Amino acid sequence: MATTRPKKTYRDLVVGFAQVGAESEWRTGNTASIKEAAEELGVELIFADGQQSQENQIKAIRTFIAQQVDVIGVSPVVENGWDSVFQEARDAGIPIILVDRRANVDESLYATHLGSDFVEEGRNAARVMAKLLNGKGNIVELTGTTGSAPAIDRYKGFREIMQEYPEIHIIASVDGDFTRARGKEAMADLLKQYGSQINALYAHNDDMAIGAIKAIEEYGLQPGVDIKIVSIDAIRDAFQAMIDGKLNATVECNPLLGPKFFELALKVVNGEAVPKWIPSSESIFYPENAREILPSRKY
Ligand code: GYE
Repeated sequence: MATTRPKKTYRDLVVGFAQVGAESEWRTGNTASIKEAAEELGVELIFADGQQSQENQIKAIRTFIAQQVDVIGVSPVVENGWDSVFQEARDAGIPIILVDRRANVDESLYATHLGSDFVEEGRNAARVMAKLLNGKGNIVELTGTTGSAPAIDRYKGFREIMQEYPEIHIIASVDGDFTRARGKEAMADLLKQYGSQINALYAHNDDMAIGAIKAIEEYGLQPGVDIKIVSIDAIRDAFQAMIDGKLNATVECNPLLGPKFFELALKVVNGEAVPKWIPSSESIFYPENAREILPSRKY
């Protein structure tokens, strides 16, 4: 006779989470959302900070497997190189949930992916930028971590739209690693090289834009005026930069994935069907109502 296993509840769930690191405000908001949701629901969370190293994340996943957790959540720092460790989890009967960033693996190696449509974010940034430039000008781009899903997709989506604008040129594209420090450094180098030829900056996240704003000011130009700036995430500091007239728009990327992640984790361990991809719904914010919206922003 078939016996049915009693369904698990949040209180008997043990979840390992292999986070990217703490590279940006977005990430800090994402980590807080995961930790707070675990606390509220009574889930036992084992959290590992990968410090932006794939090797650290792989080690963390192997530790979770040895600890026999129920589910593993991971935000893969880069897309490639996950096959073996995901296979090891699978062999141990532990489902993997991709949170935020995608991994380039066969669909059978993970249960579901909870995260944004990064290509669409890139397209939206381009749509806004084309308007700001009236269809004409030179753009420099600060990309996120090389090889990461959001950097690849935000690069691609932006160009998809920009090819409709023959008088807009992307004159340089440099890795700013999603951090303020790198964003500032990279922008200072670009200014040295191109100076006032630069009409606009597209940054794959707000933190790099905020770093770049400092570099632009130090160079003696006015960010948001002499150089139009569009970035992605919609962190609180981006709203402040818009209020100060230094940032022209931010495309939202939602990091508040904690509650949905644990809901999916519970469904997956209880054998319930879940969609293969759960995208977030996101908007675009502008300086016009930044002051009004800022108090309600959670990250
Ligand atoms: O945009 C950036 C962070 O993976 C979507 O990672 C995330 C990105 C986010 O460092 O700020």
